[in-house]
Amino acid sequence: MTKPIYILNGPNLNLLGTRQPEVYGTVTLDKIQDGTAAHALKQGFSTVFRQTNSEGELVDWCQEAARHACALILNAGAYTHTSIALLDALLALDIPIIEVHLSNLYKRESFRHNSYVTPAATGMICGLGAQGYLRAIDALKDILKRPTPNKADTD
Ligand code: CA2
Repeated sequence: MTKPIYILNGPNLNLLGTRQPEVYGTVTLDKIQDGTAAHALKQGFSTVFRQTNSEGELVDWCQEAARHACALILNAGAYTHTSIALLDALLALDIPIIEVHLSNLYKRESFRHNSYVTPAATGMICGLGAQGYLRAIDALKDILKRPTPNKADTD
């Protein structure tokens, strides 16, 4: 059986839908989970969807994804901008990683312009709100069916 796509969410994303709707929209994380799981299922993927406020737990889950997931979608919240531990964990993965952010980081404060996740990610989606999670599934559908190129083809 195909391994699931892990969808991991970092600190404070459990508060979605309660405050700052002008930045993050009105949708709750539960609704994002339901919508993403349904969309993934239509594309033939199962999902594991989690949120944590703890940096260590997020690192543990990335390590778990290395063993149990076919791909990772990650919204690391504010750890995106601070966590070298998370970057190190992600660099050890050899599955596709799509970084997702609800807001457009580049329209916001300059401290949000740097991401420690992006150097380890296959691609990054930001500014599309909850749609970003669905577009990440679509991208993974394409990426995962892509055959690994022969070394000769890339020389
Ligand atoms: O845009 C995103 O998805 C972010 O990852 C969200 C993080 C932020 O630190 C990143 O720079 C961008 C923050 C999530 C906090 O979400 C809240 C939602 C409602 C109320 C308070 C916080």
